[in-house]
Amino acid sequence: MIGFYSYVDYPLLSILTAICKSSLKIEQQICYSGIQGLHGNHAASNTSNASGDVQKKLDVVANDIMIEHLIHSYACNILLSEENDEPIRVPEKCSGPYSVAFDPLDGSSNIDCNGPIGTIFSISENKKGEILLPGNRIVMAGYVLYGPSTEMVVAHNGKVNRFQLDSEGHYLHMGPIVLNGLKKIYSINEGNSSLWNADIKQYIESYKQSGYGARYIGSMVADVHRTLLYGGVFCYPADKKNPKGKLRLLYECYPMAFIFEAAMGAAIVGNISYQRILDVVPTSIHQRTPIILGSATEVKKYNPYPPKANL
Ligand code: AFP
Repeated sequence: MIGFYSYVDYPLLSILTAICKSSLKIEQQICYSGIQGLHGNHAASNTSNASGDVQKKLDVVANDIMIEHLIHSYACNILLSEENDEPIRVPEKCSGPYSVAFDPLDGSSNIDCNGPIGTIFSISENKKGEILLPGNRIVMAGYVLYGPSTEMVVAHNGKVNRFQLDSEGHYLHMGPIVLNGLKKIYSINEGNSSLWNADIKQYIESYKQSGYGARYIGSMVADVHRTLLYGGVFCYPADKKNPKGKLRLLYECYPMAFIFEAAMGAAIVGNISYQRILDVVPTSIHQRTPIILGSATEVKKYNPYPPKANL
């Protein structure tokens, strides 16, 4: 994988190397988490992270691994992690030209049942040390999926590539990804359907009427990976419980939107709007947003103003 990206500038390559190394360590911790006492919540007090989610033991372990490696990449000046309330300012002596936003272990409610989980990241150039960078400043984004096998997907320069971890600890190139899957799948937490607004009720109903099947793992990396490879649509909309959506803009939605657009797909806010996720202006590091992403054809089917008679 590192050879594959040998044309990028040295600091960017150094960050990618740090993420690869981190993922190897995180993968090892996940593999043996049950027998190493790494299941369950972190601390008896059930501490929450900045987003209000209860932290799992592995969330904390994965976060420490990522921070350690990213600081020692000597290529970043700001780190934004889901697990840290405040931005981490990299000490001057280790500082470089990039900012990295990451969710060290997404889908962590799947840890204890050995379900798929992932690490999500995006890298933006911020020589001036700015903290809140819009999605259109991202230069590279990707995720690691710890599933039946470990894979990394990286988007850079308008191209998305897929790599699989071998038994020697190397990510081997599997090929480019362009969104052309035709499987009829919609992916949403249907348990929230009574809380949905009219636009989403209508959108999902139209999929049911057109013979689409439902798939939902509850781990964004896994649900998005399937959508990228098989086709269909993934949504986490605003609803009556979460009027701003649930997923985090900086380290979940921006990176996935960047990947989907590079793969010729689309990612919009929904919520009575066709606004591109990458155009949303960030106002805080742990901000949430509704999201609809998939192939451009599926995303275009979203109608912000459904006819009332159909509901
Ligand atoms: P956890 O990290 O708490 O499991 O949350 C995962 C997640 O942020 C994202 O990966 C999923 O797509 C989404 O939440 C699932 O949320 P619901 O459980 O509300 O469907």
